[in-house]
Amino acid sequence: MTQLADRNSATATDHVLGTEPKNLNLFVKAWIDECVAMCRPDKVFWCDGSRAEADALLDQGVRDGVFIRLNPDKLPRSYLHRSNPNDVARSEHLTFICTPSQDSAGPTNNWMETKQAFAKLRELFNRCMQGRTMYVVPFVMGPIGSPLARVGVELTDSLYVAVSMGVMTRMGKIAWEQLGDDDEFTRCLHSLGDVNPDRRYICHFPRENTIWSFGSGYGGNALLGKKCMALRIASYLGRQKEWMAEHMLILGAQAPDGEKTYVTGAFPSSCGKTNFAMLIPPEKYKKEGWKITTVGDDIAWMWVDPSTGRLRAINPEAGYFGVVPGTNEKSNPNAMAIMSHDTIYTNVALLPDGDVWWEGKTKEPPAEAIDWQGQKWTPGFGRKAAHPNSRFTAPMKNNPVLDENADDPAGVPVHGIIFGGRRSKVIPLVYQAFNWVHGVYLGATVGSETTAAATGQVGIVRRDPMAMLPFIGYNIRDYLVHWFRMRKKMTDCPRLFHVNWFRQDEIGKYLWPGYGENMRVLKWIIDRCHGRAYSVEHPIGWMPRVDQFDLEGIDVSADDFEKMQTVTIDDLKSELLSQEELFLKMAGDLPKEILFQRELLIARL
Ligand code: GTP
Ligand code: SPV
Ligand code: MN
Repeated sequence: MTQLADRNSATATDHVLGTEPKNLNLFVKAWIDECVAMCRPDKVFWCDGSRAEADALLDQGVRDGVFIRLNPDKLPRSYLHRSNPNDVARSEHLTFICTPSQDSAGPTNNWMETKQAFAKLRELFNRCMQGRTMYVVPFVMGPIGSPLARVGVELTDSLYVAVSMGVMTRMGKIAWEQLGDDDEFTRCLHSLGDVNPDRRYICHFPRENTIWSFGSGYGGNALLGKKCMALRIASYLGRQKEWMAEHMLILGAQAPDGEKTYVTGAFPSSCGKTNFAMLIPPEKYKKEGWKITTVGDDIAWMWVDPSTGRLRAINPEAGYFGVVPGTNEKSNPNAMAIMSHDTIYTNVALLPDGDVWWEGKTKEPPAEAIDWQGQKWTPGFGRKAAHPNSRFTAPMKNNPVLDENADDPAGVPVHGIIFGGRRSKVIPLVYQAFNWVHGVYLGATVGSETTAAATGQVGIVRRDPMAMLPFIGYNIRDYLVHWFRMRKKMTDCPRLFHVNWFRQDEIGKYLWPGYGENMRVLKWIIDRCHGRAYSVEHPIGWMPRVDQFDLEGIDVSADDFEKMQTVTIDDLKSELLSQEELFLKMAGDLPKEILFQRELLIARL
């Protein structure tokens, strides 16, 4: 278990694991003292982010039953974690934005008044860590030295959370260095409590730069740097400071002539960001010399570079918390490589030889396994071996196609922004917005069928503006206005697109092969970003011309393609009516640009 590789330089020789760092920031100290007095942990363990520490914590986790060590010959330094079966996805109905007045949270967020929320949660946190260890996890979101990089400190009584934060963020000593004597860090307090959904609250206090999360150990509810800080809190800060925190992948595409294009993509949870961010081009494109590289797979922070007037992006994370089911050597070989070592699996099935399995990993299921709940499983049982929202946690340095600028504090330029949703009907494979304002309207009206990433019914179409519905930390009205305003800071803006990988035929078969073949769609998008490739004007936007869209080498005919791109006027009318669901919620608060775009669309029909 000794692999004293990279991470930070702190080792057992210059520092005793778990002890308080020297010259601790006084604001941090005062806040932790308060939290300790409230939660009363038996012990406080200060994380330094070293490899030695990670190994020690993993060993501790194995002894405590938090982790099962997997077969080191098949999956070196990898572990399985099983969560409480009532705690397997984000709990949107238990997630709150806490502000003095409800208007700051808006019509799409659950809201609690600040003082009431603190009072309610204080009762829950009171003495909740008795008999437990509190881990102090300092972390940086963003490449070190980036103008947008931000420090957070998470206090948690979950060993799984502490270890996972070490994978997902730039964690440890480096965060204390970045913070210095400053008071500007996100105060993240987390306890598993008794993992009872009736006593589960994920509360955000944007004005206090604070997050209190109680009663869940699940990723998005508990790894507070991710959705809670890097989206809800950051979106609030970004609006004030004129930058953007978005639920987006970032990828680089290098053409055979060396031209590099970066695009970001906002697809709702479990709708293909990770897969798209690391896609492997079809043979033909590889031979021509195309290369796709990953900057990020879930979150993008973007700002306008004042010297060029162009949008740039960083990935605030340092690891992936990816969906496992459906991932295999054919659909996503890069993800398979990423999770082949130094990976924490959550809620997958365990095989007798210490390997793991999930639905879609292999064509033939294994003869037997231990399912995600720890029960004996055989294929005849009629239930899933892995949870549909089972995940892998792995560092981004495991990625064989990590972009050379993924760690660059200056970020990457953004040439295109792609919105997308999971739609079995109506919505075409790809089209382009007429301009920024129209593109923001497309983003604001994204619809998607709900998935297993959040608890609740799966497969219902809901509006998910910019894939941010559950992640906007303030009023959606102000969020949309912020999108429109950002345009004014740019001299030249990215091109905006909409895609749908999930359209189906009458018998429920996907019309588009997806995954690596999405390269063909990306190629058209890249050409459009650079002002190439003819298109056809359609009421909803620019569409590719079928004779110019590359279908060579796949089992999709020109007729099939036309079918995928077809939107009938009747379909559009029902789509417009279904958008009203969101617009009615926003009532008198709809930005006028949205209203005008809707009217223009109706006029084009
Ligand atoms: P979050 O981590 O929840 O934000 O999800 P994500 O947007 O990163 O989605 P991910 O790439 O993990 O894909 C989610 C599911 O969609 C997986 O089961 C994939 O196999 C499936 N999927 C991804 N891309 C495609 C595609 O192009 N076509 C089809 N049919 N399925 C896809
Ligand atoms: C999502 O649900 O969009 C995820 C997983 O990326 S979580 O971090 O749990 O939110
Ligand atoms: Mn996500």
